[in-house]
Amino acid sequence: MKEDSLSDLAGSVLRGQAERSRELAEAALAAGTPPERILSDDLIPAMDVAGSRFESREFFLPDLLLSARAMHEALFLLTPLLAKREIQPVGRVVIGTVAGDLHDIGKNIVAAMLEGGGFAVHDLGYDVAPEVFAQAVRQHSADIVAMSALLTTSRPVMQAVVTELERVGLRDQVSVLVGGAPLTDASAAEIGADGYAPTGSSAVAVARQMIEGHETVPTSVPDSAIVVKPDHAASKSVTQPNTSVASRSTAARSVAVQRSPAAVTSRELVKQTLEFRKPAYLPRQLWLLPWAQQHHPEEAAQIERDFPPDIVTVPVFCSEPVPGQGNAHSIGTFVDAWGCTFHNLQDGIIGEVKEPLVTDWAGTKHVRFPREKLTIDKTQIADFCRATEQYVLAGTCPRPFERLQFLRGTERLYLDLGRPPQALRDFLARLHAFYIEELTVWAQTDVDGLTFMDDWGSQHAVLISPDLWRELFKPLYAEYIAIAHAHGKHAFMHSDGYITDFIPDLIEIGLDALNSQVFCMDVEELGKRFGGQITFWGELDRQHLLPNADPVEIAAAAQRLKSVFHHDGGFIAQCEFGPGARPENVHAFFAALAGEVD
Ligand code: B1M
Repeated sequence: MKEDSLSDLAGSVLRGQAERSRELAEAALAAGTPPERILSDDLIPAMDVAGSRFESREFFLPDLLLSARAMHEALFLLTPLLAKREIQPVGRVVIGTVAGDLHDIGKNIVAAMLEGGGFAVHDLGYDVAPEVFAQAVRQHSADIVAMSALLTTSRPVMQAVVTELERVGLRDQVSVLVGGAPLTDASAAEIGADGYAPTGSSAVAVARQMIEGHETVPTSVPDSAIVVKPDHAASKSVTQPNTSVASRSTAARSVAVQRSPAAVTSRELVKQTLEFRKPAYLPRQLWLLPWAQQHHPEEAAQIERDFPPDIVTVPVFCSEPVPGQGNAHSIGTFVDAWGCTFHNLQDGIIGEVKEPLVTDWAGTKHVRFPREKLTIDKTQIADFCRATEQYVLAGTCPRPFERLQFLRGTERLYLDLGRPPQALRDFLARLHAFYIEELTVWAQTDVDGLTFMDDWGSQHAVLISPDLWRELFKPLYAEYIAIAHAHGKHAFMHSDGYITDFIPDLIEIGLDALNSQVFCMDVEELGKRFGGQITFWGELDRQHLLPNADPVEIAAAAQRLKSVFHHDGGFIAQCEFGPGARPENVHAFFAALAGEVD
């Protein structure tokens, strides 16, 4: 639907004009338009269009969240009137992100799309326990329980919700809809869900079908949005984890692959790789999350023994103690050097700021920049670098976008970025000045490379528009890279999610190595377009392959990465051992890439 064929109210929702949307809804009500007409003729079409634009990447998260907020402004007026007139919603949904998982942006979008689709939605938030879902189903007489998860390790929790619904005798009264990056229609069937949807719009389509009780999936629903009927579920071929003794024992067996004695040092090997100077081996690096050390300590130690890393991060030696309270990787709260309080739900992984320090960009005087981080001891760092043959990365990692999120809160920041106020831009400039100072101090040490990061992708798209990214963030990264290069060092960046749109820019500003979720993108396309121009610093898919594949499949995936990205250099064998990953798969990845490169 074109914007000019929408009503004024629908158009204002689409443009994210909250106040205007409320005024137009008020005017329509005052003119006698029934609230159900406003819902069906203005709000539902507006959110339909917003959802399709988001999926076709004409809209980005800030745009969609602004539309959702504008829709809510109008809906807020309508809801009591609809109830008074006993107008029933399309259906009643309780929604939440399951226990242990705090990724709630996708869930919020799905909730907004369902509301915009005429459903009454009770949002239970994030970290929702099975009993809470069940109680809410009973309390709200829900037709649908909708669960979101972004972590592989959250899938069993979804299954626990289904079991709880069975236990309390509610399973037959409610349809179960699931979604989120680690899910597929097959895993949804395995969980015992009735339907799976990959996006907000398809969630609305599947939810409608659930209410209508259709037996088949209408053609308007994307193929991947599946209503899993019980018999359909049984006939689905579900990839079973390979638990054969052979695969389980791989990590326990020491298979250290020796490099030839003539091989250069790790430091030189990494430099050859970054500079496309025909390294004899692929350099390697394991990212070992505390989760893996807690869940698989022996296997993790074995992998580290078998495949010693070529890249290491220098420990931070500061003469002034850097403030902070608690442990970033333990359940509970952790206060970082900036004073941001993280709430953590699980041991071994990080949490998120839920009560941000910045309530208004105009009032940021109280934000304390941790200048203690500038007091690094260059002599100790020099000693460390001299004592190792490994390639040494700096012990700091500027993250301007994520720091803004931590200070302001994720969703609020996205809304701000929809129309960035001058005060936000001013604060970003101050933040950048601090990072420049910090990177410059590190650039004057003996480390080999500087790092910075920001997660810029969701599963299938970049999080903000490329134009805005180029205006606000690319220039910052360009300066970080320039500092590294001016001091004879390489620049490394990490960014999760789908970021294909930004890679040409990162190459243009001279980034040496990029760690990204290449499996969220098209691996072969990345190789064709960017191979030989930048080093791909890993990685192997942690959402599906590392937790679900077997070592043979892992070895094939590793070879695929090498053949796509290695062009006389340009590929580092890096993978992350984090939540849900199987140790034998991490081992198999390094084993597959340990020999001499042809
Ligand atoms: Co996290 N994170 N994260 N993270 N994070 C992922 C999910 C990850 C894929 C990145 C990666 O690989 N490195 C990875 C999971 C890997 C795995 O499971 N094996 C990951 C990890 C590992 C982690 C931590 C463990 C990190 C650590 O400790 N080192 C940690 C876990 C904390 C916890 O949950 N307990 C963590 C933390 C965080 C932040 C707090 C920093 C932040 C979350 C902010 C928030 O949500 N409040 C965050 C972010 C931002 C991401 C990425 C970069 C982006 C997620 C996002 O916001 N997408 C993500 C990378 C990626 O996605 N590839 C990543 C935007 C959103 C609109 O999309 O959520 O996909 P999405 O929702 C979509 C669809 O999925 C679908 O529709 C939505 C709209 O289109 N959908 C449904 C979602 N729910 C649905 C329900 C439905 C139907 C459709 O029906 C009910």
